[in-house]
Amino acid sequence: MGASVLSASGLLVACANRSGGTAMDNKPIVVSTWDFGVVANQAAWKVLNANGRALDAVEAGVRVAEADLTNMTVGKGGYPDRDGHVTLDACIMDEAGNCGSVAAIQHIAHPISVARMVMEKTPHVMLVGEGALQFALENGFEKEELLTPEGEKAWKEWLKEKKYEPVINIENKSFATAKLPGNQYNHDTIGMLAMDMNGNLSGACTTSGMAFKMYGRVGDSPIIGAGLYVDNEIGAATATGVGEEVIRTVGSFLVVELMRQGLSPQDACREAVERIIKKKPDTAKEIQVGFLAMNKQGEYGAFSLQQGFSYAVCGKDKQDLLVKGESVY
Ligand code: SD4
Repeated sequence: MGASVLSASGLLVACANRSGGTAMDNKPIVVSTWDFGVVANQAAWKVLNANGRALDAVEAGVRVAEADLTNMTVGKGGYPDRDGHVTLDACIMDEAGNCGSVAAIQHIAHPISVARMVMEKTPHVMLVGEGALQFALENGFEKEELLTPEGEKAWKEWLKEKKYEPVINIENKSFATAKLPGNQYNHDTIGMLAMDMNGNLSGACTTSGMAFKMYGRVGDSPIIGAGLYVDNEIGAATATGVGEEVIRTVGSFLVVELMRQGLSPQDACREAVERIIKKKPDTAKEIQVGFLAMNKQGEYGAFSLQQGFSYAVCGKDKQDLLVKGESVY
């Protein structure tokens, strides 16, 4: 099955070949996960098109998803954990291998910008929980209530059964009751990869994690090498879906290393997905994991366990491509 290319409105307009896609003249270019990546890419594009840095582009891009209150899986408005706390995970990585991360941070609407500050202002890579919050507040971030009335309502509904049961492309069954971004149920973490006019790569990944997770649970998204990895010599990769399986396989690092061995971005993503199946064949049938990658030539590709994973592409010729990725099942 070839990867189908959709317009932002969801109409099938063309077909990409098996190896994903190549942007015309290649740079600048930005790609990101899921349908909501289309609008996020456009914020990143403003930076890239003005000859800005890929790092600034990915931060600006994913902040759009973090600020979107209708998005229940990223930033403010994200669904809470089983105890009602909205806890956010994010990380960012630049062309020089610098990286920053926050995990299980509460009350801060833009964890990606805190992650960047960890990268730029501290000798550390990762801050978690109370420490991450303290650092954010000391650096001028505002303390906010992130639980929206909609999030609270969904949580109270979930409490009736208290069943943690991620469903393919949905995260949790309670999501299936409402219309979600892109008018679809398939939505998730945003991972974004960009290459600027200088050919430098950066990436960002941000999420509220799996809805109704245990308090203190951290997924793959803030973990460098799992949810995101950038190597400016080779390429970059990001992951979405059930983070436990991505952590077990150090998924994004694996994708970049497979590209180093000569695989195309799409084939590298496919191989990483196969690795998950090999390790946990029964689990793999029941969950979604998707990888998205870009190489140093600006070629991009994705692959997922299950159907339903989409990614957005923004380059010189077209700023609102939505691509339906290939999958194993
Ligand atoms: C996590 N990978 O916390 C993230 C969130 C996600 O479907 O993508 N959920 O495991």
